Amino acid sequence: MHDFLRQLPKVELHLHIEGSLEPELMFALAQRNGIELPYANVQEAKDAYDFNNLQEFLNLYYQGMNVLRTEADFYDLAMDYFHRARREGVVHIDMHFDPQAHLQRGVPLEVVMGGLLKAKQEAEQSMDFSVGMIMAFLRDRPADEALHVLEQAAPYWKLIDAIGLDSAERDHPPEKFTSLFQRAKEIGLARVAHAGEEGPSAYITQALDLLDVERIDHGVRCLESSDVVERLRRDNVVLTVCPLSNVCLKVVDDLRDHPLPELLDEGLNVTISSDDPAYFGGGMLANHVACADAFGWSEEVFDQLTRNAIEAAFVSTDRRTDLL
Ligand code: ES4
Ligand code: ZN
Repeated sequence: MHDFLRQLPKVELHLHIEGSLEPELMFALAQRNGIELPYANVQEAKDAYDFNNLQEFLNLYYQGMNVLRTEADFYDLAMDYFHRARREGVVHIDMHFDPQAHLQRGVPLEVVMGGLLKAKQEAEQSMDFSVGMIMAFLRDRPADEALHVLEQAAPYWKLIDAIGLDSAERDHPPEKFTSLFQRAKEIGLARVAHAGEEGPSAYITQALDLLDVERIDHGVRCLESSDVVERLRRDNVVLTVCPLSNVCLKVVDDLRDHPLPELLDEGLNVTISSDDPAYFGGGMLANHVACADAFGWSEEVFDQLTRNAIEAAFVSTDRRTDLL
């Protein structure tokens, strides 16, 4: 089964590129940019990745990305992950990135976009790999700031596929970003949002009704409401579920208690992703292997999950045909 999973051409729909920053690269970039890290060495950083909830993770995630300063840093970050993913059998990634987290630190949007787009272009040319771009907005920051950043990104609208909504979910309902998502739709961008990770199932309905999203990132808490489950099934909404992330952030106690099998039994459109592989114990292969071990799924289940991801990926029609 592990060999099957390694060679299975996998598609990842939910990946924060800043969450792919491995401690080794963090140290290399800190040295290159003359930045002092709060860790003495790589092992100390890894030992600090021990979270009780989403906010504890986010604190280290925002701290870690402080080493990203130049276009070359963003290029190296993305290329490092693309190569690692490709070696694990990943053939497509829809990549979230968090411009506000960089703008806030004085890193211009052009630096972020320049580095990430160069890595995307190079990977697509040289390694049978494609990359979708999801400009994500931080839900724990003001809605008017998000709108301003979206307008500032006008030169890049044609180069991105979608907008997303991430960061601390509790007390930051989708409702807060209705205007932002309306504007994105006007511009012609697709829309996705994190909902039902730590937040209640009502946030999933809000994201569908008010933000008009075509995918829900996480969504595991939908099972708390049979109405929400029914809605997701009726509209065939894709859920980008991140099993190891949910264990690391204590959304579930143990992978064997994870609601993934129940989501499948409910007939929902489930996919598997890694979320923040550098922080949550591994990438796409580790997530697939962990599910095989915890749930005893057959090859057919993994084939179905992969088809679900291919059908929902931000790719051209030609590329989708190649992947199927
Ligand atoms: C995230 Cl796991 C998770 N949830 C919400 N926002 C995020 N940003 C990066 N990882
Ligand atoms: Zn996420």
